Amino acid sequence: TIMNRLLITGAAGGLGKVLRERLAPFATTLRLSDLTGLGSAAPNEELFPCDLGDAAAVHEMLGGVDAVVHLGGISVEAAFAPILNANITGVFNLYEAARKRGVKRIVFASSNHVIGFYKQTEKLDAEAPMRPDSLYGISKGFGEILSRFYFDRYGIETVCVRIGSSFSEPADRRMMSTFLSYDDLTELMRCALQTPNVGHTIVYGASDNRDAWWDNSKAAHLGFHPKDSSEPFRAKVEAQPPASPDDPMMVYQGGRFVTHGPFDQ
Ligand code: NAI
Ligand code: 15L
Repeated sequence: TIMNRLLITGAAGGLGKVLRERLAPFATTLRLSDLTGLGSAAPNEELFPCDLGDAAAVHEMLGGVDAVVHLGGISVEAAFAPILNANITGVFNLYEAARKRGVKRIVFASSNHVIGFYKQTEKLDAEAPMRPDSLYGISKGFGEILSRFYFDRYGIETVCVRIGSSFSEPADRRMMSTFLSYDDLTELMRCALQTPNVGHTIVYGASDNRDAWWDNSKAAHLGFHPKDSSEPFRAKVEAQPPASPDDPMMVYQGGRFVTHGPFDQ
């Protein structure tokens, strides 16, 4: 199935650049948004630079859109003010615009940092209570709960993808468990966009990693079956100097996010 117009926010970011190419087959037109840095538009593309904190701009951006892949926002721990603008006001602006514009499907890039304070020895499914590890994780939790409300009240469907670590390869031992390859990311986005009747779904975004922490049985209706795993990178990662067993990187699912942040003094 090909939809008419798919909006990708955060399209100039790391995953945005990947999905700008890889989601092109799923829509006649891609509308691409970010603060800046979108380059020039290909024939199938429309560029819509804007700040997610700008409600009027976001309302304009959602006009004529069939579905949204929402990657835009602060993607690591930061001070509260930018997180408030991009990830909290921004996600509210997006859902209000979707409601007013009649957009019925959003894929929300949530994060493993909504559950980052669980230990790496714990196995979680989609119903585990949130234990965010940062203001960033809290803001993603806000997006998940806001999207739950917009489904219950207005029928706007959302797939919240709690992305693990989606990079070209896992960078450290923790990412051996959290790695999501770009191919598996693309397939997960395809499932989230094309599966009928997703309602409000929470799914973990990870490849088929040997030492996995997350159970996606409650999102089985998406039909997401990862094909990759972190195994091909094991030797390279394990050649790194070992971390101490009490290093947060080795203890918590969220790794260093449990200790970093704007909480000094
Ligand atoms: P990124 O930081 O490279 O991209 C995010 C984009 O959002 C940036 O291009 C940035 O300019 C844009 N942005 C920031 N504030 C904005 C604002 N106020 N208005 C409009 N745009 C704004 O992050 P990445 O890695 O591409 O991640 C994409 C999404 O996936 C993010 O929401 C991130 O939180 C989430 N995610 C990514 C993971 C990963 O492993 N790459 C893991 C978990 C979640
Ligand atoms: C995230 O949520 C971040 O956006 C990304 O930069 C990584 O830090 C990732 O989580 C991770 O946990 O590895």
